[in-house]
Amino acid sequence: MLLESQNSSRTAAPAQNGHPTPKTTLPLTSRVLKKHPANPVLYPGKFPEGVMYVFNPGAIRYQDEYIIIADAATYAQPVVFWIARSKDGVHFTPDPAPLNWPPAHPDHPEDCVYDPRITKIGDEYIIVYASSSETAGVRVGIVKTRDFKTFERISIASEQGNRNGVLFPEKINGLYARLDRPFGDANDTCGVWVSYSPDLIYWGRSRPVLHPRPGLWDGLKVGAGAVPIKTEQGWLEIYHGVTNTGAGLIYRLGVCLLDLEDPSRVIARGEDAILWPELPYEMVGRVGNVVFTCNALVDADRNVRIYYGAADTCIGLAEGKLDDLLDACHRRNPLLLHTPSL
Ligand code: M1P
Repeated sequence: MLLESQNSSRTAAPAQNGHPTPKTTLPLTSRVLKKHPANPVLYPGKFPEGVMYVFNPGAIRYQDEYIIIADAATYAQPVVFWIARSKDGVHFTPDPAPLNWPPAHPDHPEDCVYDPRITKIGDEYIIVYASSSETAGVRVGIVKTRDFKTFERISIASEQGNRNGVLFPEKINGLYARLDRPFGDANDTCGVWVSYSPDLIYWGRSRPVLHPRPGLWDGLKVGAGAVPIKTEQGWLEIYHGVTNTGAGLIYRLGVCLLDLEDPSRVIARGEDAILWPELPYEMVGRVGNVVFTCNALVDADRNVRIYYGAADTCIGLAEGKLDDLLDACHRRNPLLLHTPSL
């Protein structure tokens, strides 16, 4: 399923599985991401019997492989983590069994894990994820590995009502830094915040970063997505935004630039979404009309790959150029009747 026309203003996607052909009428500007022709690159049928849905993977280059850690909903449990590995980044082989996850932290009776973001710092790969409990709510969890075989718990790093945690790939002013998404209250509904830590255990200096923009594609809530990418213009953050419709929520991806020294300062934020559900595997599934990311991998030629969850059911690959994503942060939509604040 190729959306081949990266620069065309209107793109019609080919029909699939008898579904009607969706005609994309927005945005009027060019697409910055191309969906891979092999999409969905991973789906439940590639996994062992018992896996119903796979989605929202963290992704990283490790030695000569691409490794993804996907949310896997099984017959037996709500969601567990499952590794799949690939030499070419398109054809993935899942491990025979779920990841060997460490026992729950004594402070939090974790019974479900999801949305892992993998950040490499030194020789360690730090996984920040949603640690969920039927009885004790959802909190930001942190686990580390060096080899993607054994995993060691670091902390439960937030109070209840927080997820979409993402660790920056280096310390900022001597401290670890993370984005996350507390559920908020009437004054700040589901926005992205930044917090700092000396040790990945104790966190503080929390400040708001991004708010929903009423009237836009990210008007209901926003959440940190990919591990921030350090660029000459600032931290590039690919995040998800949600709108409400009569038929339910729609999850899309967008971009913003955060100050390198103070990521609570938003330098630029694109007005257009850069990825949205429009194809059958993105519109129909466990939760329809969702594209959602936990990763963005940049290669030496400034090409970017994003493995994204589609409809909380399968995994797509979208590719683009880092410079186009940076341009998208500054993009204005000519149809907007007002200029939203950053
Ligand atoms: O079902 C869509 C998404 O819903 C949640 O996203 P958010 O944290 O923004 O509310 C998450 O559960 C995510 O896993 C899921 O894809």
